[in-house]
Amino acid sequence: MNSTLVEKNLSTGQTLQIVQGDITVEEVDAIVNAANDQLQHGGGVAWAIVRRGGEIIQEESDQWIRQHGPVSHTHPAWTSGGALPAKYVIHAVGPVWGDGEEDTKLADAVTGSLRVADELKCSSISMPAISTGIFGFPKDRAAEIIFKSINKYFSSSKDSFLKIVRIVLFDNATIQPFLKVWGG
Ligand code: AR6
Repeated sequence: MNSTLVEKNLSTGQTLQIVQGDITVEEVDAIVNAANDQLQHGGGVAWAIVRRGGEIIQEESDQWIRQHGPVSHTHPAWTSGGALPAKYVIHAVGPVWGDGEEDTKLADAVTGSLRVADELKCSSISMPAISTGIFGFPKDRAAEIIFKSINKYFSSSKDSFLKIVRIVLFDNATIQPFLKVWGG
């Protein structure tokens, strides 16, 4: 079972939580996937999401690519959650470390995910540590950017539907830097 490690109330009204566990079991309106721009969910959290949610998520992703082309950092794709408890999967594409302008691209992926969740009228969302696995983004730096991007999004989106944002972290090596940046 996933456990909440830290909870913060933002001045804009949302509750922000750092959670230890597996994002695929989250009972929220939407979970965010750390995807690549072709939505080929072959490894990391993407693979775990398709394994639990079913091939329908890969099929809907392929359909998205046929219709819209590769997914940008700013405009995440979305599919159903298949057999997952979450209704939707928002497929955000973070930067590959070393590609340039990584900070901006990560901020864009986070902000884009929140915007799509709002477009889908979600009140709760769970997000992994985008780019910090296979894509190699330094974890402490990602923690700061993700935190700032969430704050900034809600400061400029006063009519957001979102009430709960959960950052779901899988391993200790990721949890420690996030706790350091986000405070205990
Ligand atoms: N729940 C929550 N977090 C998880 C889970 C899980 N079940 N499994 C892994 N993580 P990654 P990226 C963490 O590599 O760096 C894929 O092949 C993991 O420990 O999944 O953005 C995609 O298709 C790490 O902290 O995503 C792309 O090609 C975080 O999720 C590429 O990897 C992100 O790690 C994307 O790489």
